[in-house]
Amino acid sequence: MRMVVLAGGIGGARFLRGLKRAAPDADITVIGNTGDDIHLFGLKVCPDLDTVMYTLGGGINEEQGWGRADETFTVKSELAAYGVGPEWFGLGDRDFATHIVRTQMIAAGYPLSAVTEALCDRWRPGVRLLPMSDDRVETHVAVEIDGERRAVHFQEYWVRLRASVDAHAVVPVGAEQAKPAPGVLEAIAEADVVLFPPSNPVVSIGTILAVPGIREAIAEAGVPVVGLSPIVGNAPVRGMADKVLAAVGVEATAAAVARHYGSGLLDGWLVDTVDADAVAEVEAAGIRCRAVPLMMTDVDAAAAMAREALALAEEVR
Ligand code: GDP
Ligand code: FO1
Ligand code: CA
Repeated sequence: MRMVVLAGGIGGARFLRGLKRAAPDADITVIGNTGDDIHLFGLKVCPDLDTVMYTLGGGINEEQGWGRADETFTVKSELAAYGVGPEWFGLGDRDFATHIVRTQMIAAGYPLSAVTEALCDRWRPGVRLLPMSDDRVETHVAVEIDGERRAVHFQEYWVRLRASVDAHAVVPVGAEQAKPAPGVLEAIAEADVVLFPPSNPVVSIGTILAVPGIREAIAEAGVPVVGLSPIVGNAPVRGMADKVLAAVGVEATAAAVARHYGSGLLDGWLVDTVDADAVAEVEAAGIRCRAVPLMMTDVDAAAAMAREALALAEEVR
């Protein structure tokens, strides 16, 4: 079975690990978010692509959910000794190598999709990992600091500010001009099912859907589109998704996120058992809904979620 999965970082990566266990023979194409990408120290960093690649390839820092296992920070502290920051973004020594290879290949003229494929030659994630676009898209967040309205890079909002100030708007700068990366539209057109893991609906999946052509291709593919809620018990399981949901006028509930995607895009939606009350509301919006355990406490739990998503896809097919 050919599956297309739209993915951010941690939520996407952990779900994919479960999906691979649940469907070992599936042909899985992952369309990764690149709106979180940032240039630091002259290097291109792609947090969400790397989180998927390291998680599926066995190199992730499990507790943290991003970055490499057994990491050290010598380069970062040497840079700090020169007064060179930012100090608020933790790039480790092992991780630096990835960004050096990526930046070198991009400078040599390779598109990000080809670079990602080359990096995956080492990590063997067992899926085809495609960036949503080879064009630069950078998510910026409009905030008000000391009475002054300004836009900051998404990573500055998320990591430095810890989403402690309200987001007035979230803008995927460059998305309107971006083209889907080679293979993205083809994979969607050839898919038997499209899955939205419990990734951030605004800054992960929302950004991917903002690349012209991707949303349309999914809606027109004529195959089941099934998502899993990243909101459990009216709060994100991890992170500050509620802050960016508020910026787009969406309540932080499992049902509101389903309605935000809409029945024009989603055929099926899974909510956690604690949100069983939301099932009727989601179904009233024209989206088939089931309440099942949605906590990815380990790979088996994520695999069980993947099986439920695939079962729901068969139900709506
Ligand atoms: P990021 O790019 O690293 O922020 O990762 P994603 O966008 O892929 O996923 C972030 C979302 O994953 C957050 O909104 C979390 O609420 C959600 N999430 C993380 N772990 C779990 C889990 O175990 N279950 C569910 N349902 N959602 C989760
Ligand atoms: N997240 C943090 O909260 N703090 C960090 O210092 C940090 C560094 C970092 C380095 C490489 C990488 O691939 C990811 C990193 N992340 C860090 C995670 C990540 O940037 C964000 O959590 C997500 O993009 C949020 O969607
Ligand atoms: Ca991310």
